[in-house]
Amino acid sequence: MPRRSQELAEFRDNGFVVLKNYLSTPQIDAIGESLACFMAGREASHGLRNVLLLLPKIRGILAEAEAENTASFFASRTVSPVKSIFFDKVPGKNWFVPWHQDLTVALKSREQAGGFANWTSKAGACHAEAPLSLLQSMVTIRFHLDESGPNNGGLIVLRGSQKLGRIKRQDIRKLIGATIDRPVAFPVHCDSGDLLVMSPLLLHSSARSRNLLPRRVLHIEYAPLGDLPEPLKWAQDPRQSCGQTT
Ligand SMILES: O=C(O)CCC(=O)C(=O)O
Repeated sequence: MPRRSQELAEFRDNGFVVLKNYLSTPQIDAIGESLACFMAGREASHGLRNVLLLLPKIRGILAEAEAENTASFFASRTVSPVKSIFFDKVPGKNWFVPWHQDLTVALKSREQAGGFANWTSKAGACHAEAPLSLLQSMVTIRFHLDESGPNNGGLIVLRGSQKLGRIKRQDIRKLIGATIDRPVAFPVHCDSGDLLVMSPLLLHSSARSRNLLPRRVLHIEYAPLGDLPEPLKWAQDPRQSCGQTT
């Protein structure tokens, strides 16, 4: 099987796959510089939302790296970025996230639409839990600027859990409890330049960093833009805003 086909099979089976050495060193450095310039002088933070909207240079680098084509390949249809977040774990802002699936999408305004529930507001954008069919068509790519693993709060995933659809909170607890004797909770190790391609439905968590080495990650969610039912609109739709994305 050609390499990318094997990776696609792995992605479908496990809910995630690591693409090694995807970004070049100049691309990693340019993304890192762009983020550092933007964050300079701001309070230390664990992240930044709407990265692609705020930093068009990073949009350009990801276009050069054909990130959208890669996301579309794994989604098996054309997808575009609809949410982009920069994450780091830094002294004073060292954090953890409990086991969860990424169920929310960022939308322009709150509207009545079947299957969208639990509306909240984050960074000025409405968020709602999306229907399963939309989540199943989405792909998340995490672009690693640094090595990331168990010692600096890298992602831990539950292999294959994306196949279970939307998992209730009490079932998440049972699933994680059931893994004690079975090594299905998998700490993902990525090197600088690697991409983690994952389903938003994959159960994942991350611990606080133990060594506080940089763990810069660009987390971008891709969706088929046309799949949003009327009258909903993406918070940032690349078709309507000169390539701007959240
Ligand atoms: O970067 C992390 O450690 C976790 C982020 C996460 O869980 C998420 O974006 O859903």
